[in-house]
Amino acid sequence: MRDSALILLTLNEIEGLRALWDQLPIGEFREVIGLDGGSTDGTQEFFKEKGIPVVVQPIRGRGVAFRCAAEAASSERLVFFSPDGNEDPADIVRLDDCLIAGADVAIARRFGPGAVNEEDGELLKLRARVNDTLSQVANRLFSTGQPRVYDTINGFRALRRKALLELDTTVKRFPIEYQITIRSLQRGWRIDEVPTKEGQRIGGERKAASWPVGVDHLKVLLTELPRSRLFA
Ligand SMILES: Nc1nc2c(ncn2[C@@H]2O[C@H](COP(=O)(O)OP(=O)(O)OP(=O)(O)O)[C@@H](O)[C@H]2O)c(=O)[nH]1
Ligand SMILES: [Mg+2]
Repeated sequence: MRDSALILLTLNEIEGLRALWDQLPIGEFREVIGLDGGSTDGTQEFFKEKGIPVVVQPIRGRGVAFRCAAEAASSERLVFFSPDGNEDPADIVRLDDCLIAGADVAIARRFGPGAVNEEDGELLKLRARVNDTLSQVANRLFSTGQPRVYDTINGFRALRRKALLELDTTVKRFPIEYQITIRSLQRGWRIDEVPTKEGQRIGGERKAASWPVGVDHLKVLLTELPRSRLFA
């Protein structure tokens, strides 16, 4: 049994949750928490049926969810998984293994050698290029000499509870992951990545509209800029 917490991040993901449930390594984790953004589609009831404690956020947003998880969990290692079909359940234990091996943060990367990204079609390829650019900029501005981080914004990741609290994050919505990666780079922390295969969404609806979320990432970049190498 792993002395870690598996955090399932959901906002109306009943279809994905049902489809993926049997692939999740529930029994391997000492602690499993359904961290819910206020689902009304039966997601919360599903967790309860399975005997999984549910934490419902006071306000929506993935950033809020990360901070609620750090408060609610008692384990020192946290693995965040979103059961919407994009993330491969087989990587859950791999991410935890990176932390066990000494990483401060572990990210499932959709880019770089051996990785597969779901983005197909012109608009989605553009989205992949934007993601890649955001990562290159983050490495250039904030790295303190760590190996390149290919996927600075992916939500499928693990980190130490203490590290998450220490980062003192402020982002409320989607770009929380970008802020976490930037602040971890800037502190010189060890960031491991495991190549992943991103799958297609299973049912439900996307909550991250591309353009507004893209702009939100740029805002995070601007907020963090004073801590960058440009001002060192
Ligand atoms: N707890 C919590 N989870 C959220 C919140 N917003 C989104 N999520 C979950 O975060 C995951 C990622 O959101 P998506 O809408 O799939 O974003 P995305 O992966 O960029 O978009 P797709 O490519 O369409 O899947 C999903 O499992 C959502 O249910 C929130 O406010 N709170
Ligand atoms: Mg998704």
